[in-house]
Amino acid sequence: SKPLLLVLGDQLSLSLATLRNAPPNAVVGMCEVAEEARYVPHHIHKIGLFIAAMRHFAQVLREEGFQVHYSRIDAPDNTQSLLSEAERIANQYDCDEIRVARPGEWRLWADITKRKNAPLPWHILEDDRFFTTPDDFASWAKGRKQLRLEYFYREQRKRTGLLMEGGTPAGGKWNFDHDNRDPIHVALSFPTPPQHSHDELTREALNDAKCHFCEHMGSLDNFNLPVTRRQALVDLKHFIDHRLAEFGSYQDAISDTEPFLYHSRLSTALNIGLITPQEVCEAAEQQYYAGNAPINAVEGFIRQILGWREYVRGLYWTQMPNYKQLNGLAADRDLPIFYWDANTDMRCLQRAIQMTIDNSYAHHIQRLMVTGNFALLCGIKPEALCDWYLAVYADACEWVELPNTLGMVLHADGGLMGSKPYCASGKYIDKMSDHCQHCRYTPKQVTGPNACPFNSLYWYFLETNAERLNRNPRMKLIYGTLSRMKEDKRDAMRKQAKAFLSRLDTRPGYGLQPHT
Ligand code: FAD
Ligand code: DLZ
Ligand code: SF4
Repeated sequence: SKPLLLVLGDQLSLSLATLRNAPPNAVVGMCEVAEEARYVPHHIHKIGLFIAAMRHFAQVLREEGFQVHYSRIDAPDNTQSLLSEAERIANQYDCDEIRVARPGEWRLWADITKRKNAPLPWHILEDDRFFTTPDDFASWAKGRKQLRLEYFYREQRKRTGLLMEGGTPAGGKWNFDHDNRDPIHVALSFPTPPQHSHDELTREALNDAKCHFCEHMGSLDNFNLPVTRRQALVDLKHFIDHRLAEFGSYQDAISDTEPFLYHSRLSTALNIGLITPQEVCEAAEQQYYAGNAPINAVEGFIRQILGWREYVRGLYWTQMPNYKQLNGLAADRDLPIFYWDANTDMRCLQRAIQMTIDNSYAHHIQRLMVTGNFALLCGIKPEALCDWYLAVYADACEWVELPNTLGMVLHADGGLMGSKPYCASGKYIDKMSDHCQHCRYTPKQVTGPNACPFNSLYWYFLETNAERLNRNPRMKLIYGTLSRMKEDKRDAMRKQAKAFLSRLDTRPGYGLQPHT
């Protein structure tokens, strides 16, 4: 047998199952294809990242002795689609099978699975660059009435021994979430991220991205994503040395000026395979035992990776393809146009979207409580919002993006990701950020020309979804407050929200048309 080993753009790890134990006659195939850049209109940083990181990884593979066929985006015979390009290369090299590790998106998995028994058969290997496999998740989930991160996470702590002292959790508790809720205050200073220099290969890759995909969101002038393992390790060290200790306290904070705060910025490197979740968690754990970072920071960080990251992946693979169709709150509005250009007078949204345009990055609370919360309150349909998150963030791949957007943000999965929707009024954003002082609206008013739109939208959302949500025990208190609201106040709130929604400029598929 002579296999073609297809390595996808987010599989840039020498430890990949496809590359381990490869027979000496195997050919590695890597393909830059327009279809992957355009099935949603990815941010230009994301396209530049994939092209640059793939070209560097091909070089590493050659140095390791692999025979590599690399299809560049501008090669005249490039078929511009992953499956057809892999088959073309396989035929060219007389390969009799194609091997690939489980891709990160169902659409590719489904297309590949259909070719299992084709004359040139495809074989999918498990992607074991995670702490758990989808099968592990399925066995954990089996027979449970409710799936909750906390129990899954505790089991993973025990299994891996991370932050475990004998049979008990380090620091005496599993979870220090309550110590992770400090808002931002002015005296804080934030470490500047390392600037990665661009070698010839990176410069050429970014130039190719610009030439072929110039109409996509963003500009490459400030591109600073890691495109090699070495650069990813620099980012990891920077986080461990300068950010981790404060990570816990300010995990939920939002700043008007600072895009990164104390966040690790490691999601992209992790998701494309430049660094492993194991090495990242171990590096953080070491800092706790060395006395350099407190438990709320280290536990909080490890929970995101060993807990959430694994949990959403398990959920994705055990719930797809049905999951993508769910719309538990029957949301039917298209995405506001300003999600593409940040042209809004709502300061918090303007900043979160502008930072996204600038960096192809926003931290978790901006994604969840600003752009996400607004979309939830306005009833934006899951498909439109999910496509946006998938397109605009360099770290976005459907296995992680979809459960976070459809489940956590939109509560469209009936509560699999979160036991209640993360809906909030302007009061929450005012408490956690310094946006409101720069905003033309005030978070203190619910109605009137200067009232923060989040406020009336919040109550209107609760009112219109009462039948679906008011029996949820975690929503009892807030529905109690709503029911005590005087009728005239409630009426004014309703009018305010409806007027706002009728003015919202949405257009179906805006920004998502295929570009030519
Ligand atoms: P940090 O805050 O430093 O966290 C450390 C690491 O934990 C991250 O690098 C990431 O690997 C992991 N992590 C944290 N939160 C989550 C989570 N909720 N789910 C899975 N992993 C998590 N993350 C992605 O990697 N890709 C996505 O496409 C993505 N889409 C999201 C969409 C929405 C609507 C929301 C609310 C969250 C999304 N997240 C996604 C999760 C999270 O926002 C990002 O992982 C994080 O902002 C990346 O920045 P960071 O590396 O600085 O993270
Ligand atoms: C996101 C992306 C982009 C923009 N380009 C490519 C590419 O040219 N070649 C490739 O192999 N992968 C690319 N990717 C990542 C794929 O979309 C990703 O592998 C799938 O979404 C499944 O994980
Ligand atoms: Fe956002 Fe409302 Fe605050 Fe303005 S007042 S920044 S819209 S929360």
